[in-house]
Amino acid sequence: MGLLSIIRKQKLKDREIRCLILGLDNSGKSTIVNKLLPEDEQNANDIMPTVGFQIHSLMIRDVMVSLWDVGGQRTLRPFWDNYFDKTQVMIWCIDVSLMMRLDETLQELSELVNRDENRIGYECAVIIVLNKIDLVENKSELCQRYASVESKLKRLFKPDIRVALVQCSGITGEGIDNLRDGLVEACHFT
Ligand SMILES: Nc1nc2c(ncn2[C@@H]2O[C@H](COP(=O)(O)OP(=O)(O)O)[C@@H](O)[C@H]2O)c(=O)[nH]1
Ligand SMILES: [Mg+2]
Repeated sequence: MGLLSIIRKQKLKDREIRCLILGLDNSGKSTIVNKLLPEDEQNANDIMPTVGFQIHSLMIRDVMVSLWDVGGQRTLRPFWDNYFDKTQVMIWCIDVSLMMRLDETLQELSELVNRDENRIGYECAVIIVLNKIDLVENKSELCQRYASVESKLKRLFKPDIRVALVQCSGITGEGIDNLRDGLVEACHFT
């Protein structure tokens, strides 16, 4: 057994998760992280664009989660690889209100998946978040967008990889509980 898998097993025993949240700039990563925090720790003001990265810790049920929020600007994307060490879950955040950036976000995700074929879906579980659902007023439009992303993800990931797809709004908080559940379930802490 390699050193990395020993560390991962120990972390799971300790009920601790390291989670990386990635996606394009402006997709709402920092807003979601803020919403996942306990209410008294949330920032009520505007979230500023993330320079570099920020780490937050929170409890979900009895699991300690450290959330690594890494900037998604184009210049920062080559550094994403450096954050995967000892990471059990990656959340990939997509702005579902902005379909014109869908190809760009799926292209970035695909490049990340293909850079190391043992990583995403294997060493590290994956949750795809469709964020900003509050900006898609029409429910049937949202369903169509969900289905479109879902079918594109099927082509992007190998069939043996389980990809969780969660819809939410980092502003209204809708769906955030599902994301919490998804996080602990992705690590089999259920
Ligand atoms: N309406 C709406 N706006 C959002 C949502 N999530 C983020 N935003 C806005 O999108 C912008 C970018 O959010 P931010 O969290 O900084 O994105 P990041 O670059 O991915 O970290 C900010 O103006 C947020 O207020 C959401 O779910 N709904
Ligand atoms: Mg940010």
